[in-house]
Amino acid sequence: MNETIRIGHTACPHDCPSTCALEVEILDSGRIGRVRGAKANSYTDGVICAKVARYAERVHHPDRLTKPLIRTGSKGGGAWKEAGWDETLDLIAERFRQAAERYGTETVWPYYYAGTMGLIQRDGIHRLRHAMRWSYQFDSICINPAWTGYHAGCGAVRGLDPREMHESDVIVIWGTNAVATQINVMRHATQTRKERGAKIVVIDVYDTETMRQADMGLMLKPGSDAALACAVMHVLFRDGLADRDYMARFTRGSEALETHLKSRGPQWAAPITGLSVEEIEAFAHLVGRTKNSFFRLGYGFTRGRGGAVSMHAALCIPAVTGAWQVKGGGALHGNGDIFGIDSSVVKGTRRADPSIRHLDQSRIGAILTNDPEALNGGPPVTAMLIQNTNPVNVAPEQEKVRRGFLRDDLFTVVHEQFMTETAELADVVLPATMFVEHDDIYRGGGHTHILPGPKLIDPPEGPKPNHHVIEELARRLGVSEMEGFGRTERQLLDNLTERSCLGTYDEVVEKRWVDKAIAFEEAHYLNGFAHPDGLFHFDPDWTDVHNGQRPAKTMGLQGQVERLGTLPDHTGHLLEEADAGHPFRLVTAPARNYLNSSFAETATSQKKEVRPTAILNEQDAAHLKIAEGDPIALSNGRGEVVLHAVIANKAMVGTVVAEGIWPNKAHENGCGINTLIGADPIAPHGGAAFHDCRVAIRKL
Ligand SMILES: Nc1nc2c(c(=O)[nH]1)N[C@H]1C(S)=C(S)[C@@H](COP(=O)(O)OP(=O)(O)OC[C@H]3O[C@@H](n4cnc5c(=O)[nH]c(N)nc54)[C@H](O)[C@@H]3O)O[C@H]1N2
Ligand SMILES: Nc1nc2c(c(=O)[nH]1)N[C@H]1C(S)=C(S)[C@@H](COP(=O)(O)OP(=O)(O)OC[C@H]3O[C@@H](n4cnc5c(=O)[nH]c(N)nc54)[C@H](O)[C@@H]3O)O[C@H]1N2
Ligand code: SF4
Ligand SMILES: [Mo]
Repeated sequence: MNETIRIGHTACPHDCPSTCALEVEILDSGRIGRVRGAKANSYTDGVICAKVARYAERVHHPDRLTKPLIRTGSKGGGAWKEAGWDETLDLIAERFRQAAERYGTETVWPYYYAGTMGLIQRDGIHRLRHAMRWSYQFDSICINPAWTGYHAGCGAVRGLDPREMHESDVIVIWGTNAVATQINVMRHATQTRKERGAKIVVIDVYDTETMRQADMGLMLKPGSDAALACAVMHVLFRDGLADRDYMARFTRGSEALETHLKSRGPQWAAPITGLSVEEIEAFAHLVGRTKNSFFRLGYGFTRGRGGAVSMHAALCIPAVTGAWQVKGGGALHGNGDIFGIDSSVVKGTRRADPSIRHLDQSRIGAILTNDPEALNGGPPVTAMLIQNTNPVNVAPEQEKVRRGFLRDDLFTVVHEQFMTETAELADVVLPATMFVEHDDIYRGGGHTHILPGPKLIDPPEGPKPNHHVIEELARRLGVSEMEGFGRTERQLLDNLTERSCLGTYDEVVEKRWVDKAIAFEEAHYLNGFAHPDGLFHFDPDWTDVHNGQRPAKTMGLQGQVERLGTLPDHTGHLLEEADAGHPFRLVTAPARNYLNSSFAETATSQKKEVRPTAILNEQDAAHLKIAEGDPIALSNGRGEVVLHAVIANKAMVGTVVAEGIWPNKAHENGCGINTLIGADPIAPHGGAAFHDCRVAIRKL
């Protein structure tokens, strides 16, 4: 067979800070072939992760959903009947209408997340939510502690252009397993080492593939990053490596910080972090003596109950050294605030009403099991529309989540590409298209580009884009005459690109991407930080800090915010520390071949990841008489999860690491890893503490 191959240009839609510019082989048969990173994009630079390079396996997967399904037997029983789109949408509209008649419109909870990062397909659900006055979602599951901590220091979520790494002599990769979760960070870092001998420092709680490539690896105890940051700054002040001129001009609270840190030196931090005094001193001297140190701050070290404080504490270091003044010096967590995208019409925000209740995405278990506090003063949730997320697998307090979804008085619609564990518990399942099959646009998280993702191939017969479901429900619910509705994806895309001063969508497609990098002075906050006083805050008022997202006041945090203090400090009192009954601290880190709950359906990823494992230190394993490969149970008050032991000195004594969110059913007792994770919100602005969890371990 001699097929000709065309190349289609698009962007990766997945929930990953890299948002790679892609080149997709399109075969005569209408299928896709290999996927490659665009060489011409200066951030992607021709490099993408292996799981997306083999995307044909996911798009042309035999298990893809192709027909609307209506449940026939009991919830979760697996009996479905196939139905046509029209009758299924009629049924959904009728059931949503009935639910609202009985309990008021807030009983309907549209639940979504970032399975696609497309600004049309992901966010259109808000247009319908606003028009119908359905409950709002407080998006807390991923970014909140990180963004809030960053915002507390800088006043905005933006920082260095990632390509500036090539002008850095030290690159600190803190709390992100870049090799697994954002390969391009690693690519730029290792290239810089080749180009100019830059030193790479990696800070993590276990010996990741990223740490193995580091010149200096700092392995610490989970949740102890703020203590490390304090000790580093203590050394900087002590040894004359603090830039006092810079602090006087650009920061608030430096004198109080210096005094506060007097008692928080390396001797204090060593037992807290598990690092040696020498390691802490060496790291402090390295960044203190290298002005152009690039702090690439990830999410992982913020997924604990002190997460916002940890992020802020790490971010304080370049403000003490004055790194921000030079090329290649400063910090980057994300660049969310530089893009100036106006999606108000797509989201229908003109009809947003602050009096409508918010429900915390991470507390879906408590919400669906009718916890009055989690319901935030409103009616029970009795109807849901779910797009781009798999909460039965990824949300904390899994036992409650499952129990909630099994309620007979809850009507659940899941729009999905695969029969996920959330779809299995639905009343109606709708088949969804994939990114190469629909039009959309994306923006970078860890870089500065906006990238179009036009439709490249036809979907199989059956799956429809999210946009279709939103529009067809709007029509049936009588709101399709409102602003923003009744348009095609292309019309909405034109509206979005034109409102965002990017020209028409076709023009953006023609260019392949638009680079929205800001000027050096802005990126380095040399015209002032983004707080009203223009200063970096060493001493944030946590009661007044959030990440720009509403509601500013988070539910369920009464009395918690005060416990954060003001100046950076160790957050031990906030953590779920080990105790006599639960002597281990569990970290649920990402797997390289899965992306959250996605790719667990592809055979290659499954084969590479093998089975759900827990990495145990040799000493802990010997103590528990556990051998390599043994089935072991991890448990706490929330439940029990079965995994297989991997014994290696990759983590400290007392730390256990489970990589990947495996399907719940991949675990021998059917309980997934999130059975063990708590859903209590992280102060001051919500979040889920996926890497802050105490467990007992027993050999089975
Ligand atoms: N392959 C793959 N890629 C992904 C994902 C995936 O699941 N798999 N998920 C995507 C998503 S949604 C996101 S938000 C990003 C997140 O990507 P990252 O920013 O990398 O964050 P995490 O994946 O939460 O964790 C990263 C690292 O933090 C470490 N860590 C945990 N606790 C601590 C701590 O207390 N201190 C320190 N210093 N380190 C700690 C973990 O061991 C892990 O190695 O990645 C995206 N990319
Ligand atoms: N234990 C533990 N749990 C975690 C984490 C952790 O580190 N540890 N990380 C957390 C984080 S950071 C996040 S962001 C969450 C994410 O968790 P999820 O939101 O579940 O993330 P994804 O796997 O990216 O995407 C979910 C689903 O979106 C579907 N999807 C993709 N594109 C489309 C589309 O165009 N239309 C429709 N209708 N569906 C689509 C995919 O098929 C997939 O099943 O998980 C969290 N859970
Ligand atoms: S690295 Fe991230 S953005 Fe790039 S292709 Fe892989 S999943 Fe997509
Ligand atoms: Mo995430």
